[in-house]
Amino acid sequence: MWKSRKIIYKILIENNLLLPNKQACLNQLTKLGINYIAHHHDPVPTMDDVIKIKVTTGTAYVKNLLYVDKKSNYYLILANHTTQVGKLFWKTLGLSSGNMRLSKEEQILEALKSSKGNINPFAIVNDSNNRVKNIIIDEELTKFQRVALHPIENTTTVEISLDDLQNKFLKPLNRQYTIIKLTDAEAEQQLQQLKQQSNDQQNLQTLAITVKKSDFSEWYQQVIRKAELIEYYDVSGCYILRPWGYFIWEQIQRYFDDLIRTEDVENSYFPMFISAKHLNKEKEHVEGFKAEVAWVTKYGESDLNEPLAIRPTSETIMYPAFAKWVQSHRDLPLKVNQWTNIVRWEFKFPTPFIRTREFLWQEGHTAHSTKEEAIKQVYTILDFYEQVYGELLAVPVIKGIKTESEKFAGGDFTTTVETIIPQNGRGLQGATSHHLGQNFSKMFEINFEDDKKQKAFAWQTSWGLTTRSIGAMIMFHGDDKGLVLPPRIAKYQIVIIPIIHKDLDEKQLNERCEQIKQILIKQKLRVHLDNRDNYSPGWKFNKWEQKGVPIRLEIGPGEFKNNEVRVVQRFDNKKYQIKIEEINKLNQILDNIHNAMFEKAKIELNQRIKQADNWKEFMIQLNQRNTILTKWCERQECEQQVKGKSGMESKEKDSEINGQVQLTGSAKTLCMPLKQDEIKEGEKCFHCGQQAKRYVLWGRSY
Ligand code: 87F
Repeated sequence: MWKSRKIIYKILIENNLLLPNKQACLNQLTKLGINYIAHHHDPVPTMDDVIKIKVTTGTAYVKNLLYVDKKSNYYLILANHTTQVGKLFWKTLGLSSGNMRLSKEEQILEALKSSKGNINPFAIVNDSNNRVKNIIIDEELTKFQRVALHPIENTTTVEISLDDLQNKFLKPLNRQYTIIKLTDAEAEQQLQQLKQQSNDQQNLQTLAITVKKSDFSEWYQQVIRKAELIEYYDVSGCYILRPWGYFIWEQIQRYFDDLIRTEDVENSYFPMFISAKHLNKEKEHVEGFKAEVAWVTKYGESDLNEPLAIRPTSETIMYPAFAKWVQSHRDLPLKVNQWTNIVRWEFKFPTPFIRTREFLWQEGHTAHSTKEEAIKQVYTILDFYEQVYGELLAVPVIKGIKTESEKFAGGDFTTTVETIIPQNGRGLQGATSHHLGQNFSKMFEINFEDDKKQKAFAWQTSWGLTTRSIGAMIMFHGDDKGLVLPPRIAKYQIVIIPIIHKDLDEKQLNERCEQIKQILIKQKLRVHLDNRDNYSPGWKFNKWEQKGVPIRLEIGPGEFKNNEVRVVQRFDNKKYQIKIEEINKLNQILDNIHNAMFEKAKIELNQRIKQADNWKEFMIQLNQRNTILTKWCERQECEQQVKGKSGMESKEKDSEINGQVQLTGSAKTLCMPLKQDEIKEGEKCFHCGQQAKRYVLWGRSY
């Protein structure tokens, strides 16, 4: 415990230890074991006088200043006599310079029982009322062996070490003192440093992802926010897509637009509202989705005459127009695409990107004069979707056909790209491409005169890809440190981080970084130079790792000298140097990273696909978070039974096996993969034992 100052002063007074004059002061120094060199002289009231006193080399002349604020708190400053005492240091101390004034004669007397030309730190013992709140010592003084001070009176100068002043004099008095830089230039620097430290500390706390990827749903929630992809919003199931996330969508748009342009698909835009009359025109396909349709019923305070649905998909918006545009076979094929938002008011638990009430997508709709042409279109688009996933997002997919119960009810058949999230083995539908047959064209009267002057209904396709694809990418590639972006969708493919060092001129370093940035920009790479000086390199490493930037280039003193950069790869943490002359290798390196990420993802996906020949094997695999490929009879009744039974049996299971939380819920068919072995006569359905027709992939799904 600190003794209270009052008690200390009592002791000092009782023992006659107050220092009314220089002799008492010198005696006291001896008593305290403080060695000193004394010089006796005429009074030296000003600094000009003081510096005329010959002191030993290595001793600093001290300028003593007593400041007072509006509340009569005093601050004693001991500055090296050459120091330009500024104002900013007050801020470093958490005080306001605006409140500070140099003390007047009577104030000096009141606080220290001293006079103007006599201010000195020893007089602090006279401050029995504890008016001096802090003794501020110029950091410059720590560079000297000794400091020159007056022992109460300015007719003597003593040289003592700053250490002794602190440890043998001020400390035993329980006096607060602070050693800081007093010039404005240095205080500025110190302030910056302090700011950075507190910034860093604050940010580091909020920066790190607090769970491992194995705690999957918590991990996902943290990654999307900390990587700045998503911000939450106060409408359930709706999220803000931040620039770092929206950029990914823009890349998908660009890539897919280029692909469909090769098929002569044209972009356009159709309204987002649907009248009730229009929506109900095609009752059959809407029936199953009715509950998810959101309606606008009011404007201002008034009710709309007729409520308007917000598009959950645009068949009923587009096809009446198609009917007008298609008259003869020369009007075909008609190929339209639009990039829009969609609203589906789902009640299942929302997950950003994966299941949201509003999402972004493209929907393509085509009309053809022949069935074959339409079917070809369906599969061409399916290949494009596979390419978006593989070539852009580095996510492997399984192309397949949906079963009758899982297909889009309005069409003849549905093709799909499915993926499997390795962490939990859940299936995720990536995109669908439908062959609509003539169902819609008959309903909406999209017909034409064929070359034999016969009336014929158009053959149609429709296909959609959504922002869900971004969710799959995050889940596949993210790791314990955060997001890992495949290079082709990263807003910044490379960040350059200069490592400032005392042996390196900051300006030159920055110039070097800027040069490298320009070289990379010329190579069409997306580069960012992070030369913010209020964050440390370590902080920046963490931040950009969390945001998933594929490559970090570090340039420090070693790299600068050797004309090199240090490359750090995000996805495998590989680190190596490359020469600046070889910097054009980075393009190839980014491609290699993409390929390596894709290969790793393929292995992970394949590990989640197991085969089963009977029910027991099927359930074992399902409960180990796998999808299961089985021989199947293709009967809807059998499919419904598997769905029901798997749901029942998994509900009875323990919720935890080997410390892993088990998924519950039924398995459904994900798809019948396009690539599969032929089934021979006599081979049986894994479930019902009837003749098998095809392999089908089962799994719990998103
Ligand atoms: C929800 C509410 C109303 C899906 C809905 O896949 C209608 C629907 O028709 C609906 N949810 N669907 C199926 C969408 C089919 C199809 N549309 C064009 C696509 C791709 C793009």
